[in-house]
Amino acid sequence: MSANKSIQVPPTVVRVSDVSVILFWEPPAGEVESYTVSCCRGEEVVKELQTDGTSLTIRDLQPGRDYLFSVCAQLKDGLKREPTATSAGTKTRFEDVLEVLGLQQYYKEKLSLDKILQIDQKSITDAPPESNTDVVWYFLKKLMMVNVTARNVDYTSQNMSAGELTDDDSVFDLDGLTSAMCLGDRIHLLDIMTALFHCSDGFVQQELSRKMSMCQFAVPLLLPNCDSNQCTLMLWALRDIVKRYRPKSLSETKGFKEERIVHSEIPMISFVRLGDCSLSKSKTLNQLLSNSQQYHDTFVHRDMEGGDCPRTISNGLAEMTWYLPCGNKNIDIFDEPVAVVNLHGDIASFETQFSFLCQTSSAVFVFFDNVDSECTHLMTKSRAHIFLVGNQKTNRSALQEVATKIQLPKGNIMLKSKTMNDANFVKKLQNIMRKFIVDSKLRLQIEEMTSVAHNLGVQVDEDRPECQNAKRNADAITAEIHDTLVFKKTQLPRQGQIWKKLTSIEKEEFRLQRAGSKNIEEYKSDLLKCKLYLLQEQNKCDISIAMSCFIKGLLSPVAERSYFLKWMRINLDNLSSENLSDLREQYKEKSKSSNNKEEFKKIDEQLSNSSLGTEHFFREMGQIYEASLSLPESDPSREQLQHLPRLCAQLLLDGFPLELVDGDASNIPLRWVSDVLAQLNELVSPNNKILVVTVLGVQSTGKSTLLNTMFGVQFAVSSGRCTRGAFMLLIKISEEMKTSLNCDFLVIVDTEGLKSLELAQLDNSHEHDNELATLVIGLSDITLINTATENSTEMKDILQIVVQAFLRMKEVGRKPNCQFVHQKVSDVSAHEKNLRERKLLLQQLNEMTQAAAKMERKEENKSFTDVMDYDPDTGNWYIPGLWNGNPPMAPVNAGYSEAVYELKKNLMHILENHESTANNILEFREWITSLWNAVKHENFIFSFRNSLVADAYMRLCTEYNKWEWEFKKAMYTWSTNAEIKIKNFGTVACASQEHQSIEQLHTDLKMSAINELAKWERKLLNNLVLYFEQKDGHVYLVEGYKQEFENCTRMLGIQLKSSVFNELHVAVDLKRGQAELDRVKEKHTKEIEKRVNKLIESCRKKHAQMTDEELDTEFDEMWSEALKDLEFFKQKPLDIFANVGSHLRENMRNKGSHACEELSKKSLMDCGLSPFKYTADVWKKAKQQLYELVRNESLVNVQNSAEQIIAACQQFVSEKVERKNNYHETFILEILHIIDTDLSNDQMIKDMDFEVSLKQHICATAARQFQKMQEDFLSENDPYLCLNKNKEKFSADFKDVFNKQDQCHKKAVEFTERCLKVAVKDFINRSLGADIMGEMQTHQEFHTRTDFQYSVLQDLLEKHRFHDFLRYTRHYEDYVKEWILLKICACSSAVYDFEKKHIQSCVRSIEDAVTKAKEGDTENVKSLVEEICKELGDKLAISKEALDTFMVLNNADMDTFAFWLTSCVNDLGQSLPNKDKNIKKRLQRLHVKPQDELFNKMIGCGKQCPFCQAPCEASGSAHSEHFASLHRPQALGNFKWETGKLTTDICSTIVNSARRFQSVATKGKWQPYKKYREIYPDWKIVPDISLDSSDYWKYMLKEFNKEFAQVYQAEPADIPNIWMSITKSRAVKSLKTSFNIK
Ligand SMILES: Nc1nc2c(ncn2[C@@H]2O[C@H](COP(=O)(O)OP(=O)(O)O)[C@@H](O)[C@H]2O)c(=O)[nH]1
Ligand SMILES: [Mg+2]
Ligand SMILES: [Zn+2]
Ligand SMILES: [Zn+2]
Repeated sequence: MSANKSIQVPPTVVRVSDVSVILFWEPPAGEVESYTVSCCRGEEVVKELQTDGTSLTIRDLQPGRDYLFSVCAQLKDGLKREPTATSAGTKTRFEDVLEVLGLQQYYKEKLSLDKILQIDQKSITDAPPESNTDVVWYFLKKLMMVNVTARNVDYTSQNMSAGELTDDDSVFDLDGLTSAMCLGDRIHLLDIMTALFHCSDGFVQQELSRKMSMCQFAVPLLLPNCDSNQCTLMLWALRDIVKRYRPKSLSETKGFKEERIVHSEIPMISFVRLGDCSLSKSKTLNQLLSNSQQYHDTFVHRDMEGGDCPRTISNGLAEMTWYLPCGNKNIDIFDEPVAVVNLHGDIASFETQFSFLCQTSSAVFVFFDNVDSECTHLMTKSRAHIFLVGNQKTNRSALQEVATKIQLPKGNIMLKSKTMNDANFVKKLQNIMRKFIVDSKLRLQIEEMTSVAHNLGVQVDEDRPECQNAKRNADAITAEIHDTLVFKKTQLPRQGQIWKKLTSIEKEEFRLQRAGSKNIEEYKSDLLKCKLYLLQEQNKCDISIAMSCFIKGLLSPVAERSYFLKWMRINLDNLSSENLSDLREQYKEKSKSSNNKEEFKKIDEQLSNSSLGTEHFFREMGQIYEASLSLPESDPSREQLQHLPRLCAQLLLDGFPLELVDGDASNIPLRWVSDVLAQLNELVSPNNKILVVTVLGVQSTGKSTLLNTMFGVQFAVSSGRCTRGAFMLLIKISEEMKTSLNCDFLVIVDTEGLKSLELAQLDNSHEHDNELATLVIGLSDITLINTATENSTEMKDILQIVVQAFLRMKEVGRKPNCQFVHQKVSDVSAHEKNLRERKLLLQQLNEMTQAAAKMERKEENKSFTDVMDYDPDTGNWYIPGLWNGNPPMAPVNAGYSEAVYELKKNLMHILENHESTANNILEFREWITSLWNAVKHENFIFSFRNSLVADAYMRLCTEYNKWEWEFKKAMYTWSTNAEIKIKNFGTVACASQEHQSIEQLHTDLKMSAINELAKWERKLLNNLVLYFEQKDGHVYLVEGYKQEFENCTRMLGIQLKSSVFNELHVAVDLKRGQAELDRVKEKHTKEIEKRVNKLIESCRKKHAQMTDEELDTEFDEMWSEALKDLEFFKQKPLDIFANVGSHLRENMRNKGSHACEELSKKSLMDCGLSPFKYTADVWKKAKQQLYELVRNESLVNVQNSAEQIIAACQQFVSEKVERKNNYHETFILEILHIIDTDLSNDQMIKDMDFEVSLKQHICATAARQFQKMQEDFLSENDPYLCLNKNKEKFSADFKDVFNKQDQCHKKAVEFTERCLKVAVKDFINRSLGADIMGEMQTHQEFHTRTDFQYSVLQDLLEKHRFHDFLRYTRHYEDYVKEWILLKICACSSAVYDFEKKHIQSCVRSIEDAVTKAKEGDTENVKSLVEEICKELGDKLAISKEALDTFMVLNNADMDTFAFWLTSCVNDLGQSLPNKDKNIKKRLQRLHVKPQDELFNKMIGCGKQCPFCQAPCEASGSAHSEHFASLHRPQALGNFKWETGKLTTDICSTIVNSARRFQSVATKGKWQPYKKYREIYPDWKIVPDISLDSSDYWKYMLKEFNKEFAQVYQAEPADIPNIWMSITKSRAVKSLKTSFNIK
């Protein structure tokens, strides 16, 4: 340590408490003997201390004072240093306690509920407190969970003794020092509570008091402030305590009183202490209030943990508790209620408190050891009777003196003598009290004590202006309520009958149960009209006075708003507890006995009518808002109400509940709720992720109590109201927990009003309960199923509802975790004992699953575990009864609180391990909407549509499409290469010599194809696995499709294998034929060459010079001779008709003799000459009961199917013809395969005659084209003709050689033109298709089938041309094919770019090859060219014939040739890509035709809705269900003859109605639309998402109604009036919603 020698540094104050200060200073230069530290206050020296260390603790100072400390060093050399000084003020005692407890920051900024309730690490870990700063939070956490052990906060500290500094002064241990100081003293429990109350805001205080009183702890009545010596009457804090008890007067009738304790008019008896007292007042009181079987520590006393250390700030605290009778003589200590107050501290020091008690109590018991005869304190004017309670230490004469002085009757003095035991003493006290309880005239409500308080200068916590203002506002509203029913009718009219009517219309809009024989669309539009009318009615009512006051109250400043809502709640509760307590009791009684059903129903109705809570006001607010939305946007009253959702969102954040479902009407005000949630999202974004915990169970099984205990929230427990519905609350997650839980808020949903089946049947609310359960379970991440084990039938009822909901969730892709909570389990070993019951439960669940599966028509679900992940061992919780003993005097059972805590920890654990990311608020909103929409339909599962699911599916499809294309492209590339290898086999271009024969090459290629295929298949499957392992993107929602896509992948592998093998097979066969030809041609060429050479020789011999004419004559002569001598092999054409015919017969052989017979009736040659016509006479055998209608309908359909199959086959044939190859029999096999697959896919066609005639037609047409193709091929390749074609060339070459002309340039041109150009073009034709395909797939409209459908429809709407529209509806495939082609053509510049790119790459390859060949050891042009071909052999297939011909008579100079070749190739590069070329023609030549690829991809499975022909959009080839996002009016698909009028029915609507249909598939029988799945099991027709989702088609039909009618020669459809108002922009909007396009 280096001391500053010149300047003396003043000592540092290290820490200050209320009574001590720790100083530290630097030693001065020189050896120090000792230091003198003096402490002064003003002039007075308070202390002077000596030390040889450099720090010191100065103790025993006064709290809250300023001191001057000076340090003077005495040096060893005898010198004294100048003293250095610093000043410091001690803390007040109060400040000190706060600091020790770590609460100082909350003295100004009070603790608020959201801070306390937020979920942090502490709230779910069990670490016991380790220091004073932990103690408060530990107490708080336990108290919030109403744990009666909350007060056991004593911690055993490890280093309590470290009060003094060690004398090792080299290291200054600041931490140790500080902690030593704080740990110096433990803090008394009452000090902790006092501090906590001081640091809490009014709402936390209320919660603390409420929970304390539930634990039967005394609560503060007067809260002292030891600094200011003032105290506060805690009226507000006590306001939320509601007690119910049965006074003697009601014990006969079994009635009870339920009231806010601050309103109770019950006598109060106070206990105070004067001077010292050896008798523990608190302990005595505890004994006094406990009944004999069960002792309970109501008051903290000195023998308790944490009760033995000195109190510092809680002196002057008056605690209060109540004794409330239960109406049983044998249990009750007092048979009337009584309030008991215990004042801590000596009344000598707390006169105010004492006076207060004396004026408010009936009796005051003063405990003391000794009285001072002066006894001024007892002389106060008291309304209360004073009792003096002394003990054996008491000086009796002094007591006597005092008694006379204050004129105390004899009976008012008690002495606990040495011999009297506690029990006797307590009994005596009780006896005295009993008398007073009965006789006392003074029964002040706590509320009435305010005037006393004000007179005495005691503050009242409700005096705060925000509280008073709020109270005024709330009172103004509630004062007007005289009759709840009337009030609700007049002031809250919107939630009444109109809303209920609206609800039922809304449901009818979806269910269409009462449509009768009306036209469905007409009916719907009638309903809509009706709805609009009702909404108008809703809007007609002005906003009532009460509502505008309510809204005004909500708009007050934040602090006041909370008070306002609390006051509203309090006032309304007071009202209803007056009105309802009777009814509720009757209800309970009646619900037990099952005979009085009518009466019961009446009570239930009355209950619901007369209940009124804040939620009714909020409901009204929601209704006002919803109704205002139907007003024009500019309407001022609509604008005024725009802020309501934001307001409500704010309230949610403040911890107020939002009603999700209005259980009374069984409806959700969807717009309201979703707008509130949207606002909430805005308020918290980006921290908007939420996890949802919900609870379900029959009413009054303690659900709300459970949630309140678990999370400290304030859902209404049954006392107070009977509203039905679901309420949500938001709980913050602390920063530290956000990462592990991966969410920002916990949403808790409490449900109210679920009834047992028996009760539900009375008022038909069973369905409502079902709806509620479905919604709530669908929203949750964890659902708690709450049951009270007392009643097993009730449990069964609830399970039934729950199981059905879970089944539904499984089907829609949600997997909430489910925990069963069994309440009121008395036995400790419940869990073990219940093993058997758990088995039973599972068995029940399984049975119910089967029943529910039947109802939802999802019978594959056999057991509960099929429906969800449920582990009987970990999914059950047993929670003991809430009360430990007999209410009202029973505290909460510690076991209850502990069990709930265990459950809470477990829930958090489950949430932490949640398999996917949490939803955000907007997603949550989407779930509400889609679940509720589906709930409104009769059939939930098939009606469910959710944009998140749709999104997830689209994303998966888009991904999969990409992979699929990669796979396909890779295989195209592979087979192109393979084909080139085959083509080049055995030619100079064949680089490798590893294969002896073409067969060997074939085998090798097949092997390598299999490897390649397997590699890609594995890759795709792996991609899928990885995809589903992602945590985000909600992939779990589409997990059900995983299997489907795996199957698709395998199918794709199989398909590609077969096509690759086919191609190889064909290529090899063709190569064989070609090789034969090539050999012949080569021989011919060689022969000609020989002869020409000979001719040249002979000519040269004859003449040195010859004219061209002479040479020509010579050549011609030679040529004719040569041709005469040459043997021309003529290729035999195959009899294609015979070949095709035999394959067709083979194909039909196992279809029965009838088929063969039919086949042989007509010669193939005679078939396919005219367009295929499916004639009715095929139907001649059809059963008579098929109506005309059905017949016509199916005729059209079958014809359509046939045409589609024909088109597909024709496409195949054209492709083959385009390649200009020879015929190969695999072609016809493939065609038959196409027909067979298509036919087997088609339900409609099961008719053999039809199959035969169709096959004959197709085969004949194909055979005809193949025949032509073969002819062309043969003539193209006929050796004789080929040779003749080259005559000119040979002659020219001959002349050149004879004239010794330089051939280089000419030959280079020839090589480029005849060999390279063809090969390059071929290369481009092979590659370009895949490129275009790749490019097109990047366009949005080709991402998925849904995107495609959307784009086509949107385009139709834009074009607005009837002709297109008609073609789209009648010739869907043609239309779409052309549409795709146009799309590709629109990309011609991209095509051009690709082409250019390929040409450039070819040119580069050729140039490289030339360079490389030149560098090699080549002697002449021939070997040079061979070298070049070899180089290019992997990329280009150069025709052998062209090459051979080129080689003939070739004597060009190598280098010059190479030079010219480079230049020619360059020219080739410049000339080839032709911008102006007709792109359609261009496309036709490509090997991979993008238009066909895209078409196949977009047409998908090619299925169309059996009712309206809307095309299926499901992805992958192996999907199990077809679906279409948007169905069309059936008028557009088929014309119905029945009425002669076009109909407007839309399948997605009609599948909900009671309508029936008949078709070929039903064999002419009538089938209800609702059960369409029995007929078309693989179609999923989802009802419209919203009522206006089919606006698109309505718009189209309305626009083109006349034109359609004309085309169909029918009357125009009756267009419902409401359709006329549909605009184009609405049509666009509906299209977007239907296809989930944003
Ligand atoms: N005796 C007893 N009463 C309970 C228990 N749990 C809750 N209660 C009381 O039952 C009543 C109904 O509780 P509540 O939570 O509102 O039930 P909910 O309708 O399911 O929400 C309340 O008065 C609770 O105090 C329990 O375990 N035992
Ligand atoms: Mg409840
Ligand atoms: Zn349809
Ligand atoms: Zn399909």
